[in-house]
Amino acid sequence: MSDKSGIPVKVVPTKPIDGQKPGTSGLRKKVTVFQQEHYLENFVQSSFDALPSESLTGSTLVVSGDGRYLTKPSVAKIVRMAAANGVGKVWVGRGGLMSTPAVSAVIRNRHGGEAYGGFILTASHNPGGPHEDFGIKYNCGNGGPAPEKLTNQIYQNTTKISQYFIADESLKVDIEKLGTSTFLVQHRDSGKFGQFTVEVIDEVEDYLKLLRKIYDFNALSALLRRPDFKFAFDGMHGVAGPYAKRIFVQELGAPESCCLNCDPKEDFGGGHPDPNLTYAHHLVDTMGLGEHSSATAEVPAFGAACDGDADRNMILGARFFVTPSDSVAIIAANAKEAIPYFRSGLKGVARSMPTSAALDRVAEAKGVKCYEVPTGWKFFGNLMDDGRCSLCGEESFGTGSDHVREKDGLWAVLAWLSILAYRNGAKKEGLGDKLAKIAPGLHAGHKHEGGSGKLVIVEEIVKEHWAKYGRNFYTRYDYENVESAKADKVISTLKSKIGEITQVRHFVIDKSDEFSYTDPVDGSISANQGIRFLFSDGSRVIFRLSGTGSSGATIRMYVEQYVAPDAGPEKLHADAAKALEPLVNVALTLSKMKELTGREKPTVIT
Ligand code: VG1
Ligand code: CO
Repeated sequence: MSDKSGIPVKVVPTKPIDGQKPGTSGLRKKVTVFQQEHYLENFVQSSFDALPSESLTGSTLVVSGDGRYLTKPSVAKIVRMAAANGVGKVWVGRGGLMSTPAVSAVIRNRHGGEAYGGFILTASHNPGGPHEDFGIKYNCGNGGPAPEKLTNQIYQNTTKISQYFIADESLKVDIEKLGTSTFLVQHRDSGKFGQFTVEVIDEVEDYLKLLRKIYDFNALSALLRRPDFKFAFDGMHGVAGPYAKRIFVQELGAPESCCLNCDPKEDFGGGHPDPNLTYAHHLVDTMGLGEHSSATAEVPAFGAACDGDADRNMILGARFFVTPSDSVAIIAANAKEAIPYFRSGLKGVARSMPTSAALDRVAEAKGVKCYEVPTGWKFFGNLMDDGRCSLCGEESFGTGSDHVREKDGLWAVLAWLSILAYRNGAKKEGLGDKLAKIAPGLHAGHKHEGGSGKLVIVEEIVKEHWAKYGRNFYTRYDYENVESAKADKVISTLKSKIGEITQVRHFVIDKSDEFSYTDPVDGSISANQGIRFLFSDGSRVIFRLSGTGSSGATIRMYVEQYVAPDAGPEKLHADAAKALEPLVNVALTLSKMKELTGREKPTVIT
């Protein structure tokens, strides 16, 4: 016990603060907003108050974040508030760091799933630093983001809060060092003193243990050690860095030089920690996809990046971009053969509504159900808990499975490495490793269809997929920081066209609506989840407002067009921007985007 006399609890009077409604994934605001007096405390107390006190008392919680500015002082405050609210134990990742999927894994698995839930401190892919974004969200015992029922309750509580409870400042823990600290803390209601423990845990350990059960690390290691297989990973100065170094370098034997930007920084080095072709420029240049990249320089065979909290991923081949919608479809197509975790097949798959229907085609071929849910990972949780779905994805660079209840960036990278390992010969568990030992430097095994020892690369895998299933050309336009009134006008203009228009140029509209979702497990309904125009040839354009921005409004415009396999290679391999141009113009016309927002171009195209 660090203080035998016990740590007193303070009851601090407070008032509701406007605007604490969690969005797509928690509460995200500018750091300066979070720095307002009582701002964080109000939200945390409102979360505790939304949980049944009998479950909270004596429970274990996880508190960690992606390392952005304000993470450490926030961890310290939440720990003191947890103590005051009767929580028995808090697990904190070393340095306050833990990736979002790792928090999910710790909640679900550490000590047999001892944790009751956790707070994740992140604004994910949004920039960090004193003038950028901070965020917080609560995850439940299944390791997934709180469902809407709970986030609505938390929000209701923030509108009525009058006090919060916090242990005295003498409750201090050095979160840079692994270890356990135990305190005697006064209980807010009984006034009695009880034991409270903070354990600083290795941020990678539990997560790594889980990954080892999912993947064949021997086969992955053999691939990464092949001299003709170069790999580049961009941690974007987020929390992915320590995981990448531990998993790719220490566990799998990749050279340390494969890790780019793998030191977490409070401001992510000044960039957007968002793994897409615009913001992951270091990786994009490395992979030969940059504006000024040489067309002939040698580039790695495989590249990947994660976002600030390491739940998103981008997958690249040499001079080749894999759309996230294709990525999840290709993982689904290869899962059974390439990934031990899926050896008995997929239970079902799911995608968010705006994500392309590439996954649906694979599901159909495999005879499994494909669910279409609103944007945001929380909607996948119920399906997974109910055993209906084992793999899911979002067009926004999110991919994952039912091993946790968050999307998982590093998991997705290992899924692709597994497909590459399988396609390059590691067909049986451990075979890759054995061959690498017997004949180092030689091609580990046989090429897919008995070809030569030439490395099968990402581009070939994707093109083969298109040849079999067809290609869903896809693009997303983001208009960031639009004045809210203008964004609302775009949405109301689109709404007024629902059911009213039957054709734009040569595109015939089959159906237009506002997407509404009824959860098949608990029957809950989520309405107003995006406006859709569905065309007779299977093309779609979709519009919705972002729920993760911290200021102004972001309009997202999603455009998808399907080309069947029999269209032939020329059409299937066409440049996506060119192929989609007519449909993009239809979307711009329908929304009067330029006219109403005054924006000639979107902020980001992915
Ligand atoms: C965006 C994406 C969505 C994703 C969410 C959280 O939401 O579109 O697909 O689930 O971010 O991602 P929105 O509402 O801004 O479109 V992240 O990496 O926070 O965890
Ligand atoms: Co994220």
